[in-house]
Amino acid sequence: MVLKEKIAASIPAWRERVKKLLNESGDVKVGEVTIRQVYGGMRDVESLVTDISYVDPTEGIRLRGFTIPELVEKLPRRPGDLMPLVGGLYYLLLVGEIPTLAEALEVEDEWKLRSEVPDYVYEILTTMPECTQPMTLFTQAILSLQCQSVFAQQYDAGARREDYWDYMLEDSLNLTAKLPTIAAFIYNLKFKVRKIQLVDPDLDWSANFAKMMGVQDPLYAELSRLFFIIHSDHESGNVSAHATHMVGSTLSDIYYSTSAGINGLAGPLHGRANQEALSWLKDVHEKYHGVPSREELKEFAWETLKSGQVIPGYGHAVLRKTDPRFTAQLEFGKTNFPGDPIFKLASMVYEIVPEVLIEQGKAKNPWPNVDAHSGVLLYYYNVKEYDFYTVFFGVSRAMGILAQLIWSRALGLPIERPKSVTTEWVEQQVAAAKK
Ligand code: NMX
Ligand code: MLT
Repeated sequence: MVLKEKIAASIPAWRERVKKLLNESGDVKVGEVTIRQVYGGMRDVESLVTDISYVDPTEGIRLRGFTIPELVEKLPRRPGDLMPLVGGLYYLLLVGEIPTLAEALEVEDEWKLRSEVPDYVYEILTTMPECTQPMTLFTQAILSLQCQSVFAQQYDAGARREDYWDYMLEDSLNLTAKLPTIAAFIYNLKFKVRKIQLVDPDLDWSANFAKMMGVQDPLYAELSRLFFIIHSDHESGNVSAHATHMVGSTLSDIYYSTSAGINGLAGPLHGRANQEALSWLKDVHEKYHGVPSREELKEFAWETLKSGQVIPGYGHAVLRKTDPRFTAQLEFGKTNFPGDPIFKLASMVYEIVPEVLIEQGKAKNPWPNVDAHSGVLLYYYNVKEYDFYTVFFGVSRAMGILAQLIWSRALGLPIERPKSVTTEWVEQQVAAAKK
């Protein structure tokens, strides 16, 4: 595979680069930590490294140096498709270069070969109780594949440390190949009719997902491509990436590590915000029997804040401007269904909610994040079961967190173990600083 050959060829230079930094400049200080950061979720503490993606607070995400619009323009697509192949994105994340169409198609073909989900996974999912959340089913499925881990088998057989990344890549290809099938199975099991489906060799990863979801509109496959590209990675400090990295740093295989990350994504302050954002819009729509006036919307936003809740889809730990991933989705709606009432409502929320959050004066970033708009698009294509929306996010996010993990292994990053302190210790530091 070209993908594997290219990664193998670039690893020695990367190892040398990091080794040089550590040997020659290991004691150079790159930051300081305040008490606010110690108690405040380590916000802005520069203590993780990834070269897969980087978030600039005002510009937003760059995946391997490319902005969202650049990715949509430059990643290869099949003739006739509006959006690029997700196989090309996976290649880019891992290799660091925009692939040719042939290279992107090679990933897509590899995924088809590895896509079959063992029957026992379907049995496990079917046996879970009625009350089980789609995200629980999703992580359950990932974890149940752990017994197939190539890395775990090779580790037990005494694999060499410098080869670990190769087995992790095998696991990553095996897992990502199956995720659209698993996700669509969960959707049908929970909300439609249980069915086991095999991938159609004539379709790409995203169009196969769209077909298995039972959505006929060809634009839904285009939306899936866009969705899977923009949600894939957001540097290393977000909860899903960080949790994956931390668990993986123990040399847990990717099934253990990814399920940990996806469990983090299930939280309302992280990926689950996409379903909560749609549910919030639907509540507004229901209360005012349609698109409300600007005053009514403002009133609703204030009611949410006064009841002590957050406005889902707004704010961010790093971003300080509108998330370009939000903008990409807004543009998709503007182009394809500008008259849809929920789309119109979401656009109006974008005009009103930042004003309200600024007036309240708490949120450091009053602008929308990726989750403010994704539900609107899925809802339009008749995927109305909000509880499923975070699973979409998870299918995409797996690619970024796995690319990060493979590279962490290639660079031999150690087990993660920050130092924790006591409140008394913190007070002693304050006393010493005041002397
Ligand atoms: N609505 C109401 N209050 C907010 C919001 C919001 N959208 N965003 C931040 N705040 C509050 C926050 O709760 C905190 O209040 P308090 O001091 O009472 O604890 C205060 O503003 C300061 O928070 P920030 O430092 O601005 O934000 P932080 O970095 O702690 O958290 C989020 C970031 C994303 C968790 C936060 O903005 C939020 O809860 N947003 C809504 C949920 C959401 O959209 N999450 C998805 C993020 C993207 N993703 O996919 O993961
Ligand atoms: C993400 O995509 O992971 C979110 O925007 C959250 C983050 O970056 O902290």
